[in-house]
Amino acid sequence: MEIRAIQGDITKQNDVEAIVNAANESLLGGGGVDGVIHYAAGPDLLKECRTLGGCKIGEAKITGAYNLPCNFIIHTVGPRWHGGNNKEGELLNHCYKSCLELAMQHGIRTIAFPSISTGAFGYPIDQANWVAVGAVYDFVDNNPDSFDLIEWVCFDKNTLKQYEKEIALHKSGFYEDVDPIVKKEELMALLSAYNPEVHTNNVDGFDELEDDDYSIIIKCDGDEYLYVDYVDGEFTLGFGGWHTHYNPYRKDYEDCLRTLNGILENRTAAVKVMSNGEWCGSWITSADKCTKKDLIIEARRIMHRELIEKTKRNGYQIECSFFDKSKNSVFTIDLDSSNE
Ligand code: AR6
Repeated sequence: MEIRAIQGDITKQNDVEAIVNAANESLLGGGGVDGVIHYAAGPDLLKECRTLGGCKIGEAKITGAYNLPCNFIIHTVGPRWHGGNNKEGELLNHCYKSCLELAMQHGIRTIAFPSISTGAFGYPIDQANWVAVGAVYDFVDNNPDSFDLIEWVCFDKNTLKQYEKEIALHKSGFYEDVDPIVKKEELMALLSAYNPEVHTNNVDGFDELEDDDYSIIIKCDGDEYLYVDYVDGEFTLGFGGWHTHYNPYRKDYEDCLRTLNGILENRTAAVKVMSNGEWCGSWITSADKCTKKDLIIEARRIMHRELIEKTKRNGYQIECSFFDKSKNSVFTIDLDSSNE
């Protein structure tokens, strides 16, 4: 079973049994890939399409392929892009699902898709790619051994790159789900030497947490603490005024662990910029980049312009927090409090 993206003209594909057409609700032809398919298949395709009674957005209908080298054409109607809050993702996902279901019913094992909706219908390619590739992988997960080849035939290089990127992410396991309960045990084992406090909805004051949610906190000196939690369906790692979120996918979770280990082993420090007692920005950096010169360069790269102007007017402190294993605490280097 292969899932891939190639560059080419979908009407010239001779290694698939079916190609998909990105049509409109009338199914009576149009521009873009629809026009090219009708032209290459010949007028008998339009005759058959006239008998189909159109097609709704997200659904699919099948015809013969006439003069094309494949056996079938599956016509689907993608959503028009209206900004992204009008069920575009759901509908695009449904297009792929409908096409694959229909193909399976006809015993089709090799199929080529165009980049549905990303031409005349205006769906941004960097949004359509993950919806499309995700829909195909979901379908294949639910219907193993149903296809030998599913491919996107992309007309241009950029479209090809976008599908290739998403397919590579799926192949690398990026979207494999991790089980937050199993990961809780793993995190607890990693942090057990540092007196972690664990909050769940069984703990007073944390009733708002969902059943599987948890927050593992290691108190350090002062206000600073290191924490990792699983709340609202994502992991969050926080330290020294900095925090970031990670999706519960394998690749993302591994990034989270890598950063957490970097903090525990003092290879990674959290940086916080304060001006007049007000927080202006936080990030993490490698321990050997905690020099005044490097931090000022980073601050200018990362911080919002307005905040940089403010720090210029009011002076600022850049604090670097390191996790200190021996003391189970944070120490802070106050680097600068002058107008630079
Ligand atoms: N082979 C592969 N891909 C192609 C080809 C080809 N020969 N020709 C164009 N593309 P679009 P949509 C790519 O506009 O956004 C029609 O008028 C193109 O570069 O064909 O779903 C229908 O009748 C783009 O990446 O489809 C509908 O009214 C992708 O195919 C409307 O357009 C899709 O672009 C559907 O719009």
